[in-house]
Amino acid sequence: MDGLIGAPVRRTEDLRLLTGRAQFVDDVGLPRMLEAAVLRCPLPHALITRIDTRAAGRVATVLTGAEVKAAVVAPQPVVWRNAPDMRLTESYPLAVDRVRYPGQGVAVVAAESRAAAEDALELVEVEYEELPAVSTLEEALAEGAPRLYDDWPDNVCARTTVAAGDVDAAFAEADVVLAESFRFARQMGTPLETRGVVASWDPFTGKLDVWLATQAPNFAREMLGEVLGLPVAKIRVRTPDVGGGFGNKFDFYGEEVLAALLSRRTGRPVKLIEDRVESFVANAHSREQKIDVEYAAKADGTITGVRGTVHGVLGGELGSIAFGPCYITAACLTGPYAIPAVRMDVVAVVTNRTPYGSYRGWGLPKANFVQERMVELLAARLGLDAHAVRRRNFVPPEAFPYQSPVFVYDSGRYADCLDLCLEAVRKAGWAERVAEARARGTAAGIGYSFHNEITAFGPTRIVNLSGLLHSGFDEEIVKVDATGHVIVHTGQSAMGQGIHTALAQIAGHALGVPLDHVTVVSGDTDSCPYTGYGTGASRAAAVGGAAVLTAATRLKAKVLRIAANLLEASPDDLVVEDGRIFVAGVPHRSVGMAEVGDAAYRRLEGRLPEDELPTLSEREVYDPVNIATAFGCTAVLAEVDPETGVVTLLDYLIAHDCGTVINPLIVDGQLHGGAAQAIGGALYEELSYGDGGRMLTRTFRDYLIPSATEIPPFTLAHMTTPADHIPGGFKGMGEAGVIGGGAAIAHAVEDALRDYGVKITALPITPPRLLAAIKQASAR
Ligand code: MCN
Repeated sequence: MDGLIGAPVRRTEDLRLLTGRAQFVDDVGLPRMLEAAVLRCPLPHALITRIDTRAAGRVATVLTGAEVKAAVVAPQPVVWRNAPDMRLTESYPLAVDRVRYPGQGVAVVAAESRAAAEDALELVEVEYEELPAVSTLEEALAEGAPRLYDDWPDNVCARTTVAAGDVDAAFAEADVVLAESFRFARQMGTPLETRGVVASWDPFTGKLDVWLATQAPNFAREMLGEVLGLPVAKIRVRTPDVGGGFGNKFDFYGEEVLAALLSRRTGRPVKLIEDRVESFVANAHSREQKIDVEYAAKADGTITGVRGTVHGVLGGELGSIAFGPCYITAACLTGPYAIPAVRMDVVAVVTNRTPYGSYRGWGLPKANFVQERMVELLAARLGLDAHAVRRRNFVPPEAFPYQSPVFVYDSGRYADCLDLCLEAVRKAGWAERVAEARARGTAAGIGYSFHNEITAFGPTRIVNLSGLLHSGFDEEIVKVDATGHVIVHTGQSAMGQGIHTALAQIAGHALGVPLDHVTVVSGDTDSCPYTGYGTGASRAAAVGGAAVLTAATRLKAKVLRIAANLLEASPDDLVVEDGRIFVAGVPHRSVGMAEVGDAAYRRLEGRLPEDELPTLSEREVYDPVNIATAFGCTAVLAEVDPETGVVTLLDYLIAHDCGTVINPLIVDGQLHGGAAQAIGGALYEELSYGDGGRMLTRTFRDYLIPSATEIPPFTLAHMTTPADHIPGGFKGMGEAGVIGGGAAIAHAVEDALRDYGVKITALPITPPRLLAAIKQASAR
């Protein structure tokens, strides 16, 4: 496509963000506003035996868990329920009588300032009776383990199975069966802007105004309505600029409810901004899983069956999305490979840790790590080249649409993408660099991984089938105003990923106007349309973009009809270029969008065709018929110091396909950002719990996100396989960079240490873990 779709334009959002003009939730200042702070229990598991707020109540407004429970009409909603007999936890924004994870809130206060609120917290007297903590998967599953919920028979909150084909036959007939176990540490997204909310309750109208750093304003509004017992029409959620979401801000939390209750209690606006230490304990944690798998294969490398168990290590209560990511790990474990027989059990347990939730990539990075590690291990066992095993098992182009165990993949050219990556690595001379390094006595190696990604989530039917009690459609509105300017009202949220620019490009492309003639408005449930899901699962560009494209295309037809009337021509003879409409081949007979706008809104007489209604506005509700599968191949060049266990990444390459690219600059940036998070997840980041279940990770000194010095140069290569079922052919890619990094880095480390025969089965590959693996390999 020519025009704005595909153009590498700079992001329209950035000037404001880079010059400090952004307005985040913490910048919202309202008259008479109070600030709130939460008292958090440091113990992992305890009964609250006494809580006395009288002293604090003399200087501030205080709510305890019991008071919050009495003030709401429903517990915190769990919207992702993908197991038949799932046990739900009855959770409230504050612990009522029992604390089930370190950092859980037990009281909240509102005072004239945050400092005053923190001072008031010190006056709240709480006594606890500590209970034995269940901090690990093994502790949770142990015979006779203490139970987090007295009315449950054990600590298992859900069991479910993803199954397809005849697994038993596949294993009975296999030439080789390979078994392995993988561990993933707890990790989380760490947006620079921590979570925050301002709530303002109007006692006269009964309306609740909320400013919230969220990826899903409609979702948050409905959850607030459910918990507070308010009709959603009485709630307005606005999202100012969001300083990174990364999934944390997709989920719905108790703090939103606390701010609203405090505002209702005091009759004043209340702001609640979490600090960084709180962010580590109170934001959704993710990734922690143990995955046991067995692969059945033929001697030629054909994988015939997969079976095993995904153990999800959840926290002390269910977050809004419960164990959704663990289910997605199981559902997507076969990745780009045509494996006919699958039986993956999912067992989700509760532990005395922070609740589990969303983090960019959801279950896919773990599914990819397991799948790619098994491909490499299988190749090694069979004496085959790993890429040959990949090629043998790839879903071939002619097999699409392809039914995987849960999702139908729409399209893909996996072997071509692998070739693209290998060619780019060859051109970059990595083999020579490894040979040189090894000649110098340095352990260097190259690793690969191949991934596919379910994006454009997704038909409401599939969203519902996979357990989410929400929908997968988007509503978008495109208008031309009386001055000819284009306005897109979207339900999607901007959180740094450039969605405003992308939607403006699509609308501008369809209507034939330059980018600076388009404004995108988002982040206000009163004025923006409904999106059934919110912004996550790499869906905004594909689902929202398709809706904008369709609405703008329809709007263009009306623009042309009005222009034809003004020009006394036929609409079929008109073309639009750079905001001017003219008879093809006669550019001097033209009208501008401003004249068309004027004719549609203001001076209608004799200008607006008689059979047309005034205004220029089109609304499109789009529920895609399927997800769209993007895909990519990651390659990593690394050096390892076997004495210290330190891994240094020298170079990083991703070959990628996300269908029609809207903005190549943004796509590259998204891949870079995602890859940086993959690197953090593969080498550094770990939320640690010490003896007795206390949480040890409280600052960025403990939680090591990679900085610029740890990030290697990136090279990207692109190809395009459009999603034919989506208008525009867009596929999503906002999570792509984070998926393939773990396995590729592990393979590079193994390759560098090939003389030692090291096997990587856990992430992150921290120096102590790697040294232990080297020691273990040397002992064999
Ligand atoms: N894009 C494109 N062409 C395509 C697809 C995407 O040009 N075919 C560009 C668009 O500019 C779009 C961006 O890539 O705005 C991401 O598009 P998409 O894949 O639709 O992802 P979403 O907008 O749905 O964003 C969500 C995704 C997720 S789930 C997380 S988490 C995430 C992310 O993207 N969090 C981010 N990227 C992030 N980037 C930043 N800077 N900050 C975050 O918090």
